Amino acid sequence: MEAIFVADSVDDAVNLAKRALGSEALIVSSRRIEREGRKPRFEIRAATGEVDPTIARELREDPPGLLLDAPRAATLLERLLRDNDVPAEDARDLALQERRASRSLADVRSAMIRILRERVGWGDRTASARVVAVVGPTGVGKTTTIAKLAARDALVHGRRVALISADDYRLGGADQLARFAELMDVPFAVASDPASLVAALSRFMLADRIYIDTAGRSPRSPGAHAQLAAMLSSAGAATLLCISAATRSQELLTILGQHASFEPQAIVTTKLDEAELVGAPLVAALRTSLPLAHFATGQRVPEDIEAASPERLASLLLGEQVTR
Ligand SMILES: Nc1nc2c(ncn2[C@@H]2O[C@H](COP(=O)(O)OP(=O)(O)OP(=O)(O)O)[C@@H](O)[C@H]2O)c(=O)[nH]1
Ligand SMILES: [Mg+2]
Repeated sequence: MEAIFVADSVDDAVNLAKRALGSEALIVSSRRIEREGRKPRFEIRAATGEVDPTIARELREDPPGLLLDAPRAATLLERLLRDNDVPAEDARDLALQERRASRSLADVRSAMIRILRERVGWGDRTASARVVAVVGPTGVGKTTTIAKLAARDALVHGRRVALISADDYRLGGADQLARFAELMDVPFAVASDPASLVAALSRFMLADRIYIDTAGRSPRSPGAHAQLAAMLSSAGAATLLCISAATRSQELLTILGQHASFEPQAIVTTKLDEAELVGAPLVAALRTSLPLAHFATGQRVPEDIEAASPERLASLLLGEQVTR
């Protein structure tokens, strides 16, 4: 049921609505009515019943004066998370943490940011490592991400960078990184086994930072994963796990299990510019307790990468377009 209430102040109108419809009433919108030579009045539209699924959509258009009491605000947050393919139990658990009312889209965004800040780790634990390997499923953007990070290290921070491709497994697998190394004029090597990796690392003694690119392997070849994990660990490499934002949560959980043997220290999420639903980084962080390090938002090297932040993820969860 929906009804309209008018009073001298918003609070009075809300009280009227609650008296008429019960304290569970949801205030859908409010509006100020200007009157020539007289004090303005305030009109609100209120409804009873469950939060309408369209509310989440409407919210994105920021209706003026939206008012949600704390339980309704939590329900809305839960729905936004579930709409982004966050599993129901995680969505509920996160949303229940919020106990404040929301009066505007800005309030809803702030609540989401608070939850993300409190429940998820942020930052790159591999930032101070000298040797960093990037692992993850095929085609998620590992090589592109290394190119972006390496270019930033070199151009912004003036670091001496070197690149190693452990992708000797596919025909031409190392070519993409080799071309990039040439372009950047940084040392490059291919390593196919622990011995050649150690040899490459010792050749790059002067480098401040060395990235190791790996080949995405079929999930059906766990042997290949174990071999690579052993090789990276014998080289003392810190590991970044690269996932695509477009990964559905069910598949993501499988991927996280498959990559646990790499003992990654942080997560990079790519393709945030393409993903319809952006629950993946949140689910990955919750299920692994790993911090979110970087967000990649496009194909341009080195522009399309940024430090992961609760503010950015909250905006994406609320359905805002990526601006680059
Ligand atoms: N839209 C978009 N495309 C991206 C992003 N990151 C990488 N890509 C594109 O995704 C494709 C695959 O990128 P790669 O870097 O080759 O992926 P990879 O993980 O190294 O792939 P494999 O080595 O085959 O496992 C390329 O076309 C990239 O340009 C991103 O953040 N957004
Ligand atoms: Mg690659």
